[in-house]
Amino acid sequence: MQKPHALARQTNDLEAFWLPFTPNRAFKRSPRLIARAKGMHYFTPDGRAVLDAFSGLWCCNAGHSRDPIVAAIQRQAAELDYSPAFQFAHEKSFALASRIAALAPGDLNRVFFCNSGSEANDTALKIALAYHHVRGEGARTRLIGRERGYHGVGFGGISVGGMVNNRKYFGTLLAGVDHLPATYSREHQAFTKGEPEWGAHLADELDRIVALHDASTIAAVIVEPMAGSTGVLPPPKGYLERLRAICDKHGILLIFDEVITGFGRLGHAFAAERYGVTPDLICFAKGVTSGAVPMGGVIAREGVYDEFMHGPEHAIELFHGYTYSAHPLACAAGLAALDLYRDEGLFARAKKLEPVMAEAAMTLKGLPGVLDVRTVGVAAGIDLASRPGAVGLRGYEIMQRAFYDEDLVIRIGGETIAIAPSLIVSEAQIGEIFEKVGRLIRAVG
Ligand code: PXG
Repeated sequence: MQKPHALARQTNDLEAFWLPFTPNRAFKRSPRLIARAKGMHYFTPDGRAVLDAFSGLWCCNAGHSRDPIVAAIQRQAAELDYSPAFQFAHEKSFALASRIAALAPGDLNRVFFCNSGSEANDTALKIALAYHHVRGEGARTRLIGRERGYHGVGFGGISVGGMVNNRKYFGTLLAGVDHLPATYSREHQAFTKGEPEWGAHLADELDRIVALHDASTIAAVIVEPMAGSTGVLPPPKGYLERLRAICDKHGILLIFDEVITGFGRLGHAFAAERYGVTPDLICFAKGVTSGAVPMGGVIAREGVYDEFMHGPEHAIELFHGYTYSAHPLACAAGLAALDLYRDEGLFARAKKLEPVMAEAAMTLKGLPGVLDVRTVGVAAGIDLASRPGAVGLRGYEIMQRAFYDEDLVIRIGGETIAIAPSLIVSEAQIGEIFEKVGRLIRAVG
């Protein structure tokens, strides 16, 4: 039956859409609408160009609506819209998996596809549990995450994650999860460019957790090499190496969630390469298609994959997957994005831009209420003091005014501003971004 007034509804009615991670009432009163995008810019419905200082949401690493990616998606939609993801496959899924494996360090050579970072994380956690199970160590069921970690919004991801608001509404979560402490200390690290000197010892907390639960009950440790959503926290020097060593000592799998750090953000294909630490599993998403089609995945070391390959050959080895795993449009977009990254040398470009970002970001030091500025790769986090009794409002107003008054899209999480432009950003645009952010910080007291 038709709902009353259904026909009378305006097609531009804002009420029906429940926006994710957004204050819906405030948004619908004063919506920030985007109609088009090209390169470094968004365009509003009335044609205003807005500089995107956040690569969409950390995803459009090659810039927006790049011609080769657009053409690849269009061609693919006409040629093969969909083929079954289970028991069948199409050619581009193998091609993209091989290209991703070639970019990953060491023997991280087996790629499982899904559709988002959240799915990538739940997939990695499930692979870790199943890996121990098939090896006869089924008692290894505990998963260790980290405070302030973000691993998406699935139940696995929020269980190992450490962002309180993402967890507290959602019940008891997965059982048997423990958390490492966050690596951030303003007292020891404020206004550091790149990886802070202080904090490697916090990896040793893993030894304490192992002593408490016993290694025989622990499946995996999962961390973001650089924690993005919580405000750009680069790892302390030596920290990831120590985590790796402790995991090795105890037969625990190490998972890097590289949903943000993958595909160039830190000047390398993966942060694992930047830090010279090879995890057992890497989660990726976002930049794999430069944000143009949803895609995520998990890269596994050959040894992990091999452990599953023992049963009868006609039998399924891993009872996991999605209707849209390795979707043809995503694979086509992924191949085109990887071509762009290679042809335009965008990972090396990110490395070259790192000191430019760091210098520009540090110009904010000393502005009123700026408590810390952190930078790494093409990313910066800026902590602001909250107004008394109104946590988050200052950040919100800055984001709002950035869009309307400065033609700039920035990201805020609470009172932290995050800046992470596409890797095609010019040095002049980096200057422009931080000049505008500085003006906003001064204006919105
Ligand atoms: N892992 C990490 C490290 C992420 O940053 C996810 C998993 C989840 O990905 P999906 O595709 O399921 O959203 C993310 C997502 C921010 C911000 O403001 C970060 C993300 C998403 C939206 C905003 O930092 N990261």
